[in-house]
Amino acid sequence: MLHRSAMWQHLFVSREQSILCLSYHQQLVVINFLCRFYVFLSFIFIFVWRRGRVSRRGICLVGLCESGKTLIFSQLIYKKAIESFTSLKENVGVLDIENKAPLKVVDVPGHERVRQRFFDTYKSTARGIVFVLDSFSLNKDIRDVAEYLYTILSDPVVSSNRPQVLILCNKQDNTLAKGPQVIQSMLEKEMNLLRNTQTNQLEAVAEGGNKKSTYLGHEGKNFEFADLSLRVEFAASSAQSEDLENLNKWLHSVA
Ligand SMILES: Nc1nc2c(ncn2[C@@H]2O[C@H](COP(=O)(O)OP(=O)(O)OP(=O)(O)O)[C@@H](O)[C@H]2O)c(=O)[nH]1
Ligand SMILES: [Mg+2]
Repeated sequence: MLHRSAMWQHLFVSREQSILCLSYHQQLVVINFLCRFYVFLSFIFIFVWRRGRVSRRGICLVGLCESGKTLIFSQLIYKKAIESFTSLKENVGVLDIENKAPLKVVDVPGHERVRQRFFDTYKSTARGIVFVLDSFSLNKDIRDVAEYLYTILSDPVVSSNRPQVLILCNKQDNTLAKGPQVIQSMLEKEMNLLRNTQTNQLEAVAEGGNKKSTYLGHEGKNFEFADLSLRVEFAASSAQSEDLENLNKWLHSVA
């Protein structure tokens, strides 16, 4: 070990000395070469990053059970409604988008026992995530909805790939359904509470330990979707009434 570090030290010193010994012209050549090399590396990095983004064509439909994901999936892929039952397996279909490459839509089951496993399988290919919620039963389910949404948004793969996120306020045909703006502020309040409890729990469990999930928003400021590093939008829909116009517009913009 000692021998190795001595060797490195020798190499470093001799390199430094050799650079210092270069003439002014030679130094310029070295700097010029380093600059070109840096630009070359940046191009490679941008190329790889863009390729990664372009190759991600997946759209994950996620949300609690009964929020309407499978009905939305069948409207999008088969252009018709189907009678759906609680899904225990994912549905995958290809959606053609006008003047753009097709998207691969994945309907992830909402059941608590299986949803994480299916999401883990598809999350790295997600170009977009549609979080579907039932706008009528939200009062009752707010905690569960916020918890699931929090888990998805703070997932390390999601934070690093930064797919676009649409929170789809479904079942708007119900007269007592809440609109997207009200839902956004309800979720922001709930996510704020959740973030505080989660941060406290993490601090209590492992002081200075490794945090697996990403901190959402700005510390010392109430939670707001606008503060996230990924783009989150809200829209209304009713799969029952075949009103998926906002979703289709969003899918076109994401594709
Ligand atoms: N009124 C109304 N009912 C809807 C709407 N969308 C879906 N539903 C109904 O809600 C129920 C659940 O829909 P699914 O599509 O099976 O729900 P899901 O999200 O796939 O549920 P899981 O597979 O359990 O995760 C079905 O009876 C649908 O017909 C809607 O926009 N309005
Ligand atoms: Mg389903």
